[in-house]
Amino acid sequence: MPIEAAKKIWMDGKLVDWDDAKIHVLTHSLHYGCGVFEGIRAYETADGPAVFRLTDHIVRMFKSAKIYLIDIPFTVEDLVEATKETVRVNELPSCYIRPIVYYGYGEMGLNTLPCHVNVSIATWPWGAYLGEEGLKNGVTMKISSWRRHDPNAMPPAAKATGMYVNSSMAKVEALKAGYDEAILLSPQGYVSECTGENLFLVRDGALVTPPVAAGALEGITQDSVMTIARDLGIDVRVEHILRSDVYTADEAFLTGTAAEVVPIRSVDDRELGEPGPVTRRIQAIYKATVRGEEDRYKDWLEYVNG
Ligand code: PPE
Repeated sequence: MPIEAAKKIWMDGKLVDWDDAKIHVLTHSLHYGCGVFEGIRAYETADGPAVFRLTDHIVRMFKSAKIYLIDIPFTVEDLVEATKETVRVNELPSCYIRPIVYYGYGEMGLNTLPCHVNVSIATWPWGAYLGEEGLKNGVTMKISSWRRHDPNAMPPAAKATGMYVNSSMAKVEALKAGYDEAILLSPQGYVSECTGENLFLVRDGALVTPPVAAGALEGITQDSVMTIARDLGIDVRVEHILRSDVYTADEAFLTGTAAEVVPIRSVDDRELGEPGPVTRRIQAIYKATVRGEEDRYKDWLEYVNG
């Protein structure tokens, strides 16, 4: 789906017109894939647009940058404010937000130390990432033939731009084979995560999700869902999952900022069936939470106005 243009994009401290937010073809990160980014959502609430767990996302971007020795020329507070300002000026009641830190124009070659670091924040309306139908009735998954990165080759803990070559390979493979989305295994063969989402199974009433050590990003939606589930009295376990565990799960769903909470209908043609009661319950609470309708989780909302 083509991007729906908004009005302004924040670039290195200035708001520029959408059509003028351009960079040089010799931008370092375009060639070598060394940059870090975030995916955040702002939702319409009774008190105006609110960004869901904004500070947590920006803090994660700084951690990603630290892993890559990228020195961001702004503070967490600067980028939190810049994000709010960008959402405000674009006047979108709800939107997706993409902050990105990248090496700009001026250097070539693999030594990143002399490179200039640029930061940009864009917002645009982005609907159901895996489709309305997927959100409602569930998606079909394929275990990818591509493995997730070895943490000593490319650390999955960092949300780095170049990492996503692996995700795109898995995504395209799954789509071409007629599935909606892929599940990737770690180099050791444990279930890791999906191309842009974390994975949860429901087994005997408990939630199970793979550990970071299986090559998964520490998802903020994953963390929100774990908190919601624990508050519901559901047992939550972070442990290694085998491919066969996914086939025999009582329920399964994936989580991500873009995707939100999406039920899984089948994996490698093994039917899990209609979205189950635990998935439905968590999906409904998450939906209400991001819109500021759950008092218990109001602290997760960072309002754009005031
Ligand atoms: N794993 C991966 C690999 C991933 O990219 C994401 C987010 C997650 C897990 C879930 O993390 P969190 O959003 O903190 O719950 N993927 C982002 C990028 C999607 C894109 O297509 O671009 C997102 O959901 O914004």
